[in-house]
Amino acid sequence: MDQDALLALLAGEKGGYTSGEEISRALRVSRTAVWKYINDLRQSGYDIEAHPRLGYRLLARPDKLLPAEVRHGLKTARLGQAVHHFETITSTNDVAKDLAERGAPEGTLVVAEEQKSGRGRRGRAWSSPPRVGIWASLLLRPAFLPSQAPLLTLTAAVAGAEAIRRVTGLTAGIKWPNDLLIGGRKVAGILMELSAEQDVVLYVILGIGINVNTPSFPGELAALATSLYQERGESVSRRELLQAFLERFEFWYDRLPGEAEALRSRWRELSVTLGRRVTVTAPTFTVSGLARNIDREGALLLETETGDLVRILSGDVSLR
Ligand code: BTX
Repeated sequence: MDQDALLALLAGEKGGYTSGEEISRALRVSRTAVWKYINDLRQSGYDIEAHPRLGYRLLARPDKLLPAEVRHGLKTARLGQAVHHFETITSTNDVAKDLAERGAPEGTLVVAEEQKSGRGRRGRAWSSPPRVGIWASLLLRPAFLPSQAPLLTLTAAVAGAEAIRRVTGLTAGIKWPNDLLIGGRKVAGILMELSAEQDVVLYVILGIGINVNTPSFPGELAALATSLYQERGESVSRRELLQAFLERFEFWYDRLPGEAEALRSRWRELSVTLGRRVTVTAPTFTVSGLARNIDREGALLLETETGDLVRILSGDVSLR
């Protein structure tokens, strides 16, 4: 990818200049093509100085999750190597689904600066204002049984918590099944959508929303939600966080389904649900009890007051 290579060259100079001739040699393209690539980068928001004798110098990168930004220095083999970036979109999950239906490869990432109809579970809305969060969906084509797909929600929660810790030092806990909390407030949510046929998974869209630099939340979200910026008091690089998420996700994903027990045990370490008295609300029931464990497929095992063990596949947990 020429744009990526050009960025790598400019960024590698660390404040110095790279001549047009060097670039054209390294990329094996004409000087006119170099000029065009430089202009394309400028259009995307990169600030590049052109000096008549010395060449080009990268002054500033845009604070956007552009494909070249996401891929620059990304240490994954598959995830996030193909990136579709949008300024404004309905929902990254919907676009990823379209791409999946049209045969896009595993690991394809859809990312948006803003979502107009960001979704949570059961048709709930997910607030996704411009430029302050990671609103992203990964297309996966795992060789799983449909019943193993919830492992991917666990994977995303573990990868999200690990990425937040790596990049910010903050401790985010996992609330079953799909929330990351800091200080009891939601900092991230996961939306896993599955397309399956009889006994095979065709594809999975794994959506994740992380409140990164959100300065404040409107209305009732103010009491429920938090952002890394609010917790840390300074802004966080969305690029670094997204890369860390992709790297940690791939680490665990490569071990599935064979080493699912290692993933579950990491999930248990990061969980803030297990060992607590909780109430689970689902469309057809409400049940309270002690959150004992998760089972092989990621279902929650709840011990009720009468000592029965109830297995719950999906629902909303409130910690008591
Ligand atoms: P959920 O159903 O568990 O949570 C939705 C609930 O979370 C909402 O009803 C609201 O109370 C609260 N909420 C809404 N927006 C936020 C926010 N920004 N921060 C904290 N709490 C909020 C969670 O569903 C799954 C969310 C997945 C979002 C990603 S973003 C990329 C991808 N595309 C898409 O449309 N959804 C996913």
